[in-house]
Amino acid sequence: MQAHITDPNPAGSHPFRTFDRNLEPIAAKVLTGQRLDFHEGLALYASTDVLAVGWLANSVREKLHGDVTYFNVNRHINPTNVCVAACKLCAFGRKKGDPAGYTMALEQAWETAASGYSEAVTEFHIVGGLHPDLPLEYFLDLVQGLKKRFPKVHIKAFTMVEVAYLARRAKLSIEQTLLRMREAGVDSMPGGGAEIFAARVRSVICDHKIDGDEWLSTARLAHQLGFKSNATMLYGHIENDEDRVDHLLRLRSLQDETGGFQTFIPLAFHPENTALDHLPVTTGLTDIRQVAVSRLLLDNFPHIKAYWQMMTPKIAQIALRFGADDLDGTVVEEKIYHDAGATTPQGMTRKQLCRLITEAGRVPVERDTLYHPVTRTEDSFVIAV
Ligand code: V47
Repeated sequence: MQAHITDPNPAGSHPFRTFDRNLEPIAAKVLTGQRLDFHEGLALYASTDVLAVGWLANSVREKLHGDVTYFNVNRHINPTNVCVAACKLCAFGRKKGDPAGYTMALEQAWETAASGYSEAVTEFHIVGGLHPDLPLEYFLDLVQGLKKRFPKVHIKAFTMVEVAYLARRAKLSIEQTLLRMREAGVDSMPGGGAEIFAARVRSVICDHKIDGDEWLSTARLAHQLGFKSNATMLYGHIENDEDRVDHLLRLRSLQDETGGFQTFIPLAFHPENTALDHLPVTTGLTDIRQVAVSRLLLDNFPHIKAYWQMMTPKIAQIALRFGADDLDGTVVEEKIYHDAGATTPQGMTRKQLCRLITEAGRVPVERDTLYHPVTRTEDSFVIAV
């Protein structure tokens, strides 16, 4: 096939090349900063020229961040895996009474927070199951206790799904619940639970969760109250390209309204030990393309994260040349993907993350949760309790 060359970039130093004619008008828009529409999103998924899609995404990524690639020193804490939802997509949740279920006593959760690497964490990432008996107060006490013990650590806690569930159980409005959370010490929110907004898909993979509109309206309220949050999309199960583009464009519309999203994280479905274990795992090019399409459609999201735990360090490293500017963090202990068959390590050190980034030809920058650069001094490597 003949290669076509389009060069709408006035600097013209790196002309865009593709053998897919459908990408040419898209490239012209991307390189002149114009927004892509639904059909162009579909064309990006349909294109056989994945390298050209990646080249375009990389041009956006470099315009925004140059060579800088972010990572953070964080610790995940999952206080309970007991969950009423029984989502088909999930290998982590357990019904109440299941011998494999666990719920941390508060002391245990605080001890867990302190365990791990000797590198001082700047973020606790806290998510868990929708427990039928644990009241909102348990979670507020958990956060309050963490803030008391680790006053400098940012607490990124509770997905929109957990916020909505805890509000319902406490018979409070979403707004009241968010305000109680803020009072207790929650600083921002992670992006989980978004899955795929399309009702047809949601009714199969997570039918007991809040629907897509409720996820978005909870995020809207959180942003209006001043919380920053992330957003995710779970792909590689029963969704199609239309569902993916719809999901991304609904996030983009909310971001136009609130500006509250920091980072988008595409999450590949891991089928092992789930009710959907007959489905195959995603392939490398699907993962890489998803990163690139996300970067191109979400023109108002500052960051795209290649979550190394989910993608594997090798694919996440390649994603740094396909639109991603963030690898996430040290994590220390991961349960959601490992229960679903992930073979990645439980955590990585700063040094290992920096090596991945440097060998991709990028410049590692340690960030805090709000993307301020972190400067380390000798004694800041000791966790202060
Ligand atoms: O919401 C659950 C997904 C999410 C499976 O905000 C699964 O910085 C694949 O949201 N296969 C939780 N995915 C993880 C998450 C996250 C991770 C890292 C960083 C951030 C952030 C957020 O994991 C769930 C769901 O979408 N998930 N089960 C599974 N079997």
